[in-house]
Amino acid sequence: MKITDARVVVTAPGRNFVTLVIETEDGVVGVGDATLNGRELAVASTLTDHIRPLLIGRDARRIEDTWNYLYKGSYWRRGAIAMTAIAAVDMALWDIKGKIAGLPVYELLGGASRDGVLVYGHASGHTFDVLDGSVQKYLDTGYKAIRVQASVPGLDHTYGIAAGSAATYEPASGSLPEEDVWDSALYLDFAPRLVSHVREQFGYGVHLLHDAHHRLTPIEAARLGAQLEPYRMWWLEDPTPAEDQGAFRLIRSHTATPLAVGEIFNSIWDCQQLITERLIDYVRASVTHAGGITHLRRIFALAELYGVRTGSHGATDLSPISLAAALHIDLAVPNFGIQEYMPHPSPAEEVFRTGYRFHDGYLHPGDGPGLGVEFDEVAAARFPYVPRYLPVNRLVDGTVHDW
Ligand code: KDG
Ligand code: MG
Repeated sequence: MKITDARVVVTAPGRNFVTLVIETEDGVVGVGDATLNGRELAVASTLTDHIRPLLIGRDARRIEDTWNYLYKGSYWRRGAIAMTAIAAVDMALWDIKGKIAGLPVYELLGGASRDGVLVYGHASGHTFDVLDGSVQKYLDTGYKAIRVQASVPGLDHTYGIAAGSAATYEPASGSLPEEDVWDSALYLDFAPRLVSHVREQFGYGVHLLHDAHHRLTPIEAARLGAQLEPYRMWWLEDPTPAEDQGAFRLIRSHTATPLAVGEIFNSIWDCQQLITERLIDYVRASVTHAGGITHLRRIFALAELYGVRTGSHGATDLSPISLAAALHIDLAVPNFGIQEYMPHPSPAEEVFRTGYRFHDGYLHPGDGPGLGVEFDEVAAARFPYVPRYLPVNRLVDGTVHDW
């Protein structure tokens, strides 16, 4: 079954998404997510200018061979841009394979290991009152697990705080990145009080998560983890910059608070040490940024051997196609832990018609063939791309810091 076309659509229904559409001679069409927040056009160009010519005429059924051809064949391995591009091809080919078989992708991955996928939502607030309202909203909707973030007193902007609705919290587009001021001392004083407050208000019957977003030093993270122990967190996410795997040895030796990291990983080599030395509890690699279903499966299989569970990134800068693909993997793998879930902004529904469904704190990918997402290119054309950047952090003295 030869590939006859592979085209990239960049669209912004609520926020920017890059979608790869692969067509075959039999008329079966597959879609893949190629969105890399703030670097969208780099992936679009990789796909259009460098990968498309390699796809035309290839057999769409040969997923593993195509993955290796694109990965090993480029010589320049890894990197977020290359791995996101390969991921989009891989997702589209799994979508096609499912449609040929007339089966949802999770059936091709070995079938369901569970009835639904436990998800966590994002509660946030400028004040504890607002945060409490946000937590309550998630509880009322049936969520069993909630990430809690609140504004750090003394800082103008804090990561993860929604201006209005709890669904989106990143700043609006601008021609240059917004610059925020960060102070780890203020945060470290505040974070244990935040989690303690939520436990006092809501008790221990809900799983709590918190994202430190890569900003601490290993010893600061060790102290925070130890202080959070009485509150029995589901996890403390991204305590330190993710590329330093060895840093987790120090954190781990000081705290039993479960640790999660991986939303910026793009390869199994980014977490080999973390997994094989059992330095983390959850690996957060995403299907879009870590080489697609084919590569994420390998990461999760390695993690399974070492008792590390999955907790895939699922922020709204990953498209609904990515979430669908994640749900198929989540449903199938034995070592699933939890899935991040932020519903997409409403215009996205006009472009991506999804088959996944939420019920009582769990998501299910649906039972349609393939990934179960229909991509409407005519609707996509109504939402033109708007360049935007993620923010940049500076310390109070002006030094650039991790965001
Ligand atoms: O594009 C960056 C976001 O995906 C990231 O800031 C979200 O940390 C994040 C999370 O845990 O969802
Ligand atoms: Mg995060």
